[in-house]
Amino acid sequence: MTSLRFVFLFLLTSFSALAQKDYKLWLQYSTVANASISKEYKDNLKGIVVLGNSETIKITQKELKTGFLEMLENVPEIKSELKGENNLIIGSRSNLNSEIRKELQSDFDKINDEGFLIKTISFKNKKQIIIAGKTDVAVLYGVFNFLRLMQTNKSIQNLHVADSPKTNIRILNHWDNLDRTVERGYAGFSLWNWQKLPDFIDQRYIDYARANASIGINGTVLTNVNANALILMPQYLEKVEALANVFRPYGIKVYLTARFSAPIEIGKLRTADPKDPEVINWWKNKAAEIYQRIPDFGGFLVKANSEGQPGPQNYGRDHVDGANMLADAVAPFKGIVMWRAFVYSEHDANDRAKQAYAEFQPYDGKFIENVIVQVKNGAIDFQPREPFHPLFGAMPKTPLMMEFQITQEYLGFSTHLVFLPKLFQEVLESDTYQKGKGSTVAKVIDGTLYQNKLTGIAGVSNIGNDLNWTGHPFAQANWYGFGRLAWNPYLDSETIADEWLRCTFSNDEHFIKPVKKMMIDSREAVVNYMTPLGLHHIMDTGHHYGPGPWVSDLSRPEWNPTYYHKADKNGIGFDRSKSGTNAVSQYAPEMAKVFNNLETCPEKDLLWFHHVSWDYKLKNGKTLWNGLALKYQEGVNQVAEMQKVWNKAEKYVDIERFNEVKMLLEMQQKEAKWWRDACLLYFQQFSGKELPSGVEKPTETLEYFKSLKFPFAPGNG
Ligand code: GCW
Repeated sequence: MTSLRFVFLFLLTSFSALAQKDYKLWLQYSTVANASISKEYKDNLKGIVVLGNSETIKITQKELKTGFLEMLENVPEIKSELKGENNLIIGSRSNLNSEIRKELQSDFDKINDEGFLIKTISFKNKKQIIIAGKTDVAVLYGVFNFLRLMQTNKSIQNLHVADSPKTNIRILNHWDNLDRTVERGYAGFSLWNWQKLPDFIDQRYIDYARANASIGINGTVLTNVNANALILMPQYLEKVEALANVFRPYGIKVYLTARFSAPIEIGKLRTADPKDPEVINWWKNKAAEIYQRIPDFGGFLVKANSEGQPGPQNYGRDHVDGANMLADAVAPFKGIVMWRAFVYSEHDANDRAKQAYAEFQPYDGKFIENVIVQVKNGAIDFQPREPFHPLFGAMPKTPLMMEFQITQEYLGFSTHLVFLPKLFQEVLESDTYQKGKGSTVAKVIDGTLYQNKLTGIAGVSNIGNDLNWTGHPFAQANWYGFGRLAWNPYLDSETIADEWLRCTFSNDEHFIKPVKKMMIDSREAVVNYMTPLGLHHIMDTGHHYGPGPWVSDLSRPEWNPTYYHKADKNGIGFDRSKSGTNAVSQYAPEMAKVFNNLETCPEKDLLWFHHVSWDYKLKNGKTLWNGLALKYQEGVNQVAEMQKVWNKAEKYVDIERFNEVKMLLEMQQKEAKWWRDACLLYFQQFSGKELPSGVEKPTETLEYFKSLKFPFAPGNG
């Protein structure tokens, strides 16, 4: 009996120790395995001097202790004053001794308020490492970056880092509902336990803030853009306030979604007309009420007159009227309004891809200073691949922020391993040509192209209350990578993958090299087995899980996959060229020309811009039909390759995460085949052609694939 109990207890503790690994994200702080590196760290870190005593500085000190204890298995002495050499000095500028401050002056000149310095200095002939910034939060960022250097086993001998975020607002958008369901969420329920707030502070909130701070995320929108006005009621604001209090020392501001009809729904007004004095007043009072509780409240995110959400157009007003009215209400408190440009209308027969530009571009220069327009990366909707949104670069007098989707609504939910920073990078690097060559999307976003002061990147969160936060262990990399790119939109996705793997799993090159390649290739794999050559939005209805190219019976034409692929016996693809919907004309002339011409249009975007015949010759000499079929097969093969790579990774990772990823890759392989077979069987009805050699024969019929139904697919509200 006793021994059984012992075995049970042993199993229990070892299980929880393993489970914690998943929970710890990229902050594993694994013991430094390499003896000479560990020695270098110990030699250079004899003592720690912490200056200041704010909550943020206390957190910073705790983080260092945790990091050192786990990585070096001891904590250097915490000194109350600077003595001896090889100390780590931590503090914001105003807390530094005046000589050091002077010495660092030129470095301080290079950074902004959130930027940090990590520098090896010689002070009174003694070598020290200093981590400083102009604010305490900047110091926290510096410390996380320093710990990352150690986690990735970099040398800390001669450091000279001066790094500032290139965007102001680096923010997660949670599509979390008040009942804790998460729209397009695949990692469990919402983190926010509204029922137990404000009195019960879940440890999760603290760990969430810490993880975000470690990658420089400084804002969070707690609620779904398909908004519920109740969040603005006092009984909810009290809960929001409690969360804001937890997040504040981590440099994270809280934002809420504002339901445009809230003045009617909770304010008992008869209208929500943004020009109505009572409505204006209602929002002013509401803003004052919120700021009374949360003095650093960030502001509002608004989805208006989009997919049935109320908005200014319900009252014959426009987006500018609505956004400016709300922005006026938060302006006295330095709040902002993020107004989404994700609009398309069932009353507009125009190509959906053209509608947001058509509606928003003419508003350029009309929004007041504290409004920023939030634009999705592509003109349709978070597809595995889309050309960049034509609004980027086309509104020189309006700050535009990027909206990426980290949650994988159209990319296999939390089942498929897809490394999204590769997708994000492709968008950010795209040249809009709006101010000549080199006018990249990144430059629009960081404000350098048009000298905007207000800049930002939003990511629709993939976080839920699953033990590992994101459902798929590798989906943690997408949260991580989003944060890193929001901080620096010019970072390379390979660098991000490298950092993440080292921090999350292992520094062993035999592991890093193949697994990094697997991550990098995973994005193209999903494009290949779902929507190759520019196909888009052919996912099944509503939940968007699995293929549904045949769906054609939805009430709004642009909700139907058949609207997007336009397959017929002549060919396939959406003609957005000059002879089609002329969506190409929304791009700068240089890009319009490239996209318009079949010869120059990148093949990866071919069927996005052109309807081409089944016999059209691709660059590799294959017919479109054969090329398409082979791309689907390639996607399946790539997943098989990912499985091979992962199977060899077993000795470098803990058994629990190893098995999770292994099982998920097996599912991904099955689903990739499902995509290939269902799409090819469906398109074959139009092409009337045999599958080329090299493409596996489907084992099921088209009717079978069409019969598959998923009434309870997650994330669908
Ligand atoms: O992609 C679509 C999603 C909706 C979402 C909408 C949006 C929050 O299917 O679930 O609603 O985009 O971005 O507003």
